[in-house]
Amino acid sequence: MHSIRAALILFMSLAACASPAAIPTQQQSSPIAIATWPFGKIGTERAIEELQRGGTPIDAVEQGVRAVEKISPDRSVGLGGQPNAAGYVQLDACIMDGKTCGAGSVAGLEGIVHPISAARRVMEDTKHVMLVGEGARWFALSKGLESIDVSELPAKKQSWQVAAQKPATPTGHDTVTLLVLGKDGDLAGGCSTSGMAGKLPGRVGDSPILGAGLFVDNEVGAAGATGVGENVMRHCATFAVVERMRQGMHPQQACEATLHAIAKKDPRGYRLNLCLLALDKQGRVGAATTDEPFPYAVTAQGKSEVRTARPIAPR
Ligand code: SD4
Repeated sequence: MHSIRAALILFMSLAACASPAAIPTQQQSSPIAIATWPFGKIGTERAIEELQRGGTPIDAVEQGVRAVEKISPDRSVGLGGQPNAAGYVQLDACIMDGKTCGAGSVAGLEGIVHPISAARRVMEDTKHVMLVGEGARWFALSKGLESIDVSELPAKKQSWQVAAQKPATPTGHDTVTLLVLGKDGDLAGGCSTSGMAGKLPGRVGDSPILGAGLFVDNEVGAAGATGVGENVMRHCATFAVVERMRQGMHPQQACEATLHAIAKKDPRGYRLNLCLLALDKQGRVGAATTDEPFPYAVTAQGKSEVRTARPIAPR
């Protein structure tokens, strides 16, 4: 019985990934890129530029996120990002290609300048989806990715026991999640973060977890999350947003309905510090947040702007 069910589920997922008939191949969309937080505009603009140069949506995502990682605005993303409780930076990132159903992810990565490129290399050059810690760093170095010397880190790592006694407190915003729709209707997304400030060494957040910090389905749309990763991961929030869009919801409705559904069952109610962003196959945008205003960047049709989602009213 179980094996029949497993075979059916496998068949359905393969059909969802492989069926070109379900994806209108000639669809012409107007390219659009959206990203978390005002500094995401650096990424959306770079992504659209990459599409204009003939890059694919996945190229656009990689280049857009790299632009943010490089500058590390607001000590937010990349090696200039927020240190963990022991005082050093551990980075998480993932990338997902709607067209190929491909995905790659890295977590707890140290000393690599562009984690998003490491994630892309995982997606394209390995049979795996996720690499963590030392292995992820070794892999990134083996691919020639830019790095810094982390030889001073072992000394800092000695302080992990002290760090373990300190609760991780979210301060500031430290994640870029970038969603891109190309002119052929293909979607891609990427996410990069130094993670929650003051996290315990070794803590992995939602950002590199597919279905939590990011999810892309080329038939439907893409969704990204930012905020307290634990509250995203426990509810597979971006997977839930995409599934709601599949059922016919507008991205805005899908983001709001997902937050309401989570708040309804979570003992924390609406005090989740959770923000969701979504882009559907038609280029429609949604964004919703629980407790705090959520500014996000949009670049389309030659213009960029920062829009702000207000906290949803509790039901
Ligand atoms: C994390 N979700 O590591 C990230 C943090 C974040 O704006 O998004 N901050 O939990």
